[in-house]
Amino acid sequence: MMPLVENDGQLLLMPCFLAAPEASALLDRLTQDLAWTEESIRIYGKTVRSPRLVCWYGHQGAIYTYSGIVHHPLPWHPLLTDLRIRLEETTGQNFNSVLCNFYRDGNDAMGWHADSEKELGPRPYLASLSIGETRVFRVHHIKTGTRHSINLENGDLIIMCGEFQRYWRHSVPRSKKTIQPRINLSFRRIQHQ
Ligand SMILES: O=C(O)CCC(=O)C(=O)O
Repeated sequence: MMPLVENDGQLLLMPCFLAAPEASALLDRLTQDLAWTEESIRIYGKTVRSPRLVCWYGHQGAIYTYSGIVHHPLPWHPLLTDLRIRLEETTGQNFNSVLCNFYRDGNDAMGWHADSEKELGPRPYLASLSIGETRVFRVHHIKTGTRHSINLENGDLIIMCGEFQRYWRHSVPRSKKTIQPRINLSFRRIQHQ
């Protein structure tokens, strides 16, 4: 694992966690099989379409509220279970859920945010897998303003852990190039209150 951020939390990169042929086959299967949904979110009092498709899978009871929407988990898809077990072996962590994001093209994006919802606990450990088109992943430190930008390629894995969600924000900006789809799977642990 390559450390990209080591202060006030950790951001680690494991390039090619999945080899390109496996990652590309997964892109096709998950594009077809998962229950992709277009959500509406409220920003500054207006309801707008979220610029990506999402779905939430996990153990029964792994309920997650973000962007003002309560997400009840869909039962695990076998391909997601397989990835979860491999990621648990690699990281030594337990995950009970996965947020799936589908970026249809360069107009789909993720704005600046932290994954700091209370049900993730005080120091969330996220294993975030990129499949498909390369996209830029940006981070900035909320106090020092330090910024980093990395390309996440087909099959790459990043880990965000420790105090990362407290001190850093992350985003996936729009891309002007006409680009192919990308799926991001971030495996998480919902703490039961
Ligand atoms: O697509 C990505 O790499 C980031 C996704 C993300 O920030 C999130 O799901 O919270």
